[in-house]
Amino acid sequence: MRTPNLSLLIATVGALSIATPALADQWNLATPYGDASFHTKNTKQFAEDVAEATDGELTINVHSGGSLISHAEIKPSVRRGTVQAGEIFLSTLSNESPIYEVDTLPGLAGSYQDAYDLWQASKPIITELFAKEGLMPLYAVPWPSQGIYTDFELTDTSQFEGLRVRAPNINTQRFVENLGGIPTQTEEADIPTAFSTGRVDAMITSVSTGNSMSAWDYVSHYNDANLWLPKNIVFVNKRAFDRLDDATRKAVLDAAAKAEQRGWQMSKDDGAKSAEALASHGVTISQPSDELKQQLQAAGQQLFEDWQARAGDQAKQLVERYRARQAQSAQ
Ligand code: PCA
Repeated sequence: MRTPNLSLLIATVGALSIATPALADQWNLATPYGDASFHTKNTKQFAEDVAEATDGELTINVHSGGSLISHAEIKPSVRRGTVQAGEIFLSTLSNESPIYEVDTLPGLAGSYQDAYDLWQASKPIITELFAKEGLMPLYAVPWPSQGIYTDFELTDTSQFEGLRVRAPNINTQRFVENLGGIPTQTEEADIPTAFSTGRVDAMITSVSTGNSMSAWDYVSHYNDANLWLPKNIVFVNKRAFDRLDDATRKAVLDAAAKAEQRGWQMSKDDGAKSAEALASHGVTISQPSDELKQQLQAAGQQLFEDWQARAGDQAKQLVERYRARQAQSAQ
């Protein structure tokens, strides 16, 4: 009986595997936010970390500033697989489920610690909702708290009467309405045009967006009303993720965990830096007076009650879980 030539066999298999190396994967990731945003810097760092950890096996091309896909189209495009990954402002999904509104409910989470506890409490449900659409969250990072930009000193909510206020999501629009103002949904990138064409008189957003959109060109005052800390979420098409080999998947998840941790710190740092930049450009930053605070709280309370009426058991349980975590963190 002839014995097979084992060394020849090994050599042949070896040559074959060299001839057909695993194909390096390329993902596109679309985000509406521009390169000046700390979110985009963080996401680009995430992409670099993945490329490095996988030795170029997976390259993620970050398309910033809505250059590839408009904000509203990013999630549907990732679902379809037109692009493999995306970043969006999570609360823009609030018409899909009240769950997506929790990080824009006034009075619920007004500090980074609270916002983090709220994210931990919401993550399982959001992961489940995303999974139903063939999507998987990678990480979420908050914006600094939301405040009010005006071209006058805000002392009283009656000043909202007839004021056209730019708002980035549905709850902020409702909030403006509760105050007697006229809300306009405007993308971050469109803020300068909205002001310069006179479409809006005021806006609600963070110090970070005020800074990257040069708010001092349009408004003179920022009221640090600390309404809520809304988040961006970065997510991927699950099929694209599942196609990766185990080591690459692990590299993506590890880089995502790092990006989340880094992003929360970047948000704090960028908030401090942006407040300084606003002040140095002549924007007056003030804290709400007790009276204004109470008025804003009343408008916020209305929002919260309306949400409770809309929210299902799952959303209510989420808030309960968050409250339990918050109590634990406070100990
Ligand atoms: N900046 C984004 C979302 C929230 C924020 O602080 C915006 O205003 O569109």
